[in-house]
Amino acid sequence: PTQYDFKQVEQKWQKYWDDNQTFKTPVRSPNRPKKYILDMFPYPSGSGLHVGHPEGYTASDVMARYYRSTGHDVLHPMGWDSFGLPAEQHAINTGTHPEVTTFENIATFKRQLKSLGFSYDWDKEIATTDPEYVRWTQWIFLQLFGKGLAKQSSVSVNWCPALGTVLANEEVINGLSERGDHPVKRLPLRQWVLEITKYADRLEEGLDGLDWPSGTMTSQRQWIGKSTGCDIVFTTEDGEEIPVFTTRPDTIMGVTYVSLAPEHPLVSKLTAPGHEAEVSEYVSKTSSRSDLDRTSSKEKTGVFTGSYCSHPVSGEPVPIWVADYVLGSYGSGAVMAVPAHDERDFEFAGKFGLQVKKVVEGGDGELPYTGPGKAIESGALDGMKTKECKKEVMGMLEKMGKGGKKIQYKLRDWVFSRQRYWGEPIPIYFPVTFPSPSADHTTLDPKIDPHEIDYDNPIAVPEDELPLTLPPMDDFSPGDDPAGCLARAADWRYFMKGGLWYARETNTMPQWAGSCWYYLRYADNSNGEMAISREADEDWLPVDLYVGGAEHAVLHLLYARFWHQVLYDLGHTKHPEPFQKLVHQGMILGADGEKMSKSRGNVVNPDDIVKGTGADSLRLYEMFMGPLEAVKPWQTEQVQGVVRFQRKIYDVAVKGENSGWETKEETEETTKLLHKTMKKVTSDIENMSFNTAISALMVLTNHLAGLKSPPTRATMVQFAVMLTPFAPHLGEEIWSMTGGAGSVSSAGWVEWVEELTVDSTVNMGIQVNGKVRGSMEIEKDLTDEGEAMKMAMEVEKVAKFMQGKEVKKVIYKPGKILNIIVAK
Ligand code: ANZ
Repeated sequence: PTQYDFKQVEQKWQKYWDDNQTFKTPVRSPNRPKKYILDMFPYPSGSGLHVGHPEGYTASDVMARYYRSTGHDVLHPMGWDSFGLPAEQHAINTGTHPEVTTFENIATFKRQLKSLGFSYDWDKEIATTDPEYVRWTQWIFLQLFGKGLAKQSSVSVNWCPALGTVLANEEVINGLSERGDHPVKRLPLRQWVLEITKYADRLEEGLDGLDWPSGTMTSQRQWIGKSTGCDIVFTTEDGEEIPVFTTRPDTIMGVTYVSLAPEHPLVSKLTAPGHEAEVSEYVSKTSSRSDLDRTSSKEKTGVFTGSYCSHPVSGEPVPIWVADYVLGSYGSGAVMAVPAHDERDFEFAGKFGLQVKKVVEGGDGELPYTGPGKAIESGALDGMKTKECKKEVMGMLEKMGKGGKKIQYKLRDWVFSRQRYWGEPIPIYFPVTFPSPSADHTTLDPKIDPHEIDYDNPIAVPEDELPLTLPPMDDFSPGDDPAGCLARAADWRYFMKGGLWYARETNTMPQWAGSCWYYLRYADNSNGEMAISREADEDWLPVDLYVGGAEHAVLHLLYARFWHQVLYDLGHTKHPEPFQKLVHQGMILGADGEKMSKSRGNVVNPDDIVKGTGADSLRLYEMFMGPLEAVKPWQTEQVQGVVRFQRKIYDVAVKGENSGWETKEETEETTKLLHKTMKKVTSDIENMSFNTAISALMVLTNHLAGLKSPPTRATMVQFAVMLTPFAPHLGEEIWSMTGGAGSVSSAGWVEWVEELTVDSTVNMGIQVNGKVRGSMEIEKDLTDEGEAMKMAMEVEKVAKFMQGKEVKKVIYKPGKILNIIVAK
């Protein structure tokens, strides 16, 4: 028999799709429903595609192809998240401009994706590094700036002089850089900050209507960290007010000290004479510790300020401490400490011999007890349950003018600037001033003469000057100026306008920026007038299905939702949320069950599979491995299983073709199996249960391959239609073997007859005096009792049993039960 020549077939169909623009995005028709099927676009790294990529991409491709076949207008685009550190690092090491590397990597990724037969409309392709794309990313930044949501702020950052870079909190351990163990200083750096906290509530509430994995919803909620409590004001002898945020106002009578974060603005003012040296030493010692460090370490540290404030209810003096387990960036940077009912306060009080005052009765009596209970030792509050008590205290404090309800979020404003080269320049500039007030701006030159940059007066780059592109440079290293390497590009940085000198912002945007709105741009990627037109937004948004890794569960999705909500508020999109349904593919592990990594040597290269057994085999295998969301190990020998499946169905098609599709009739068994399969494959695809859909196709294949004569043309056409989302090349090939013209994607989806999917017979037990003595296959709706009895008597075991017995009564319920009552 002719061997299935996957190479020739796959190349042929890929060329056909290209030549015929088979997957071109249709012009939206008001009579057709739409589906926007989106993949999280890749960062085009130097190592090319990984077998993890095609997993999600195949899943979304199955859905895109399925929806096209079921009469939807489908938008299914792909692009590149192409700014970012690795290209810059490579540039620093080799001197190759990141643009060159990025361009090459994109070419490799695109070739690889094309070789897998994904049905992307490549005309929709975008790269976040394209100047036209950068233009609109910068434009959106200016919308945020215009709305007062982009601000400069002096942010305390982890600056590592040895590495010449700012590090994230997670990258600093015990004051040293995670990479290389270099000392890290906390220092204030001027940064651009996006006020995402203003959207905290909306970001939390917007989750409600979304069809997202519950784990991801929870992660988002935790990251936003909404907590409802109240502010309570403690006042010092000098009348200085210290507001504290607490979620447990009911424990007010258990407060035994108040603690300030070391960076609290009142620390030095509240330090009593004689305590200055100790306090300032403590403050400077803790300043290098990251927040993560401070909150995760078990060993509590702190120092007494020597001063007191008065308890808002009892008026008694309460000592004021400084402790770094209190964070300056949360709440009001101060806590009322209740050691009996808070673990951190309990440890701290234990260490420094502070009083522990139990005011909540509950649990097994052991302290600290952090759960709810009944108030004790709290005067008028005694006996109240926690919930009621909280309300009571809040009301009381409000009346006294010493506090009130407060909603607090963990979410921090988003530090949006990077001191890097390979990112979008922030489209802002500042006036340049020269030290002498009489200095003549037209003859003095900031590239040579001493000058100052007036950072307090940021000016937006005019829209018609966008995009603001990066200057060409040879040295991309950050250098020892925290302002970043762009600060060295003096000709780019300084410019004269209207006889005055200005300096450009030298910070660039973080890599997140590009991925915050790419899904909007796909819908209108060639628009030269705006980021996205109203029509394109109405035609395609929101994204109906978003497929990507769970590692982006928090930040990317939160940032993108934030930008989207801002654009929504400004009227640039009419959809309040961007991603309606979200699905995470599970990670594919190496054959050894470990995460694939170069250093372990367990990485599988998709190119090898495509070369060895074809794109369809890779697609089928990845969808057959197990449930999409599950973590699964790669097993190369199992690829052979799907290869055999492909060959088998191809052979069946060849037989049919050779017979000229002469078979006109097929057995009822075949018809029924086909209809059942059509129904199952359809509902499995709808539920994104791809492994079970493929398995149903395998069952049908085995059946067809086992028949003496080939199946009918109609059956084979249906098979081709169902196979195509998973193995599109083979699907097209079989379709054309049945005489189908053009592409199978124009053939519509399969239609089954419901009655043919249900079995008309059942296996019925035959009882004699209530005991099962045999069974028979019988029509479900056979009402003729005599006929049923006749059939039962033909069952040998029953017949034997009945010999010589007299039938007294027959209980027969069609499809359910046959019970023959005989005389004993
Ligand atoms: C008194 C109290 C009594 C508290 C008690 C807890 C239990 P969440 O739920 O995370 O919002 N807190 C407030 N500001 C803080 C800061 N800047 N740094 C560290 N801790 C801070 O936690 C709120 C609780 O965390 C607050 O409620 C406060 O301690 C503490 F039996 O106040 B609680």
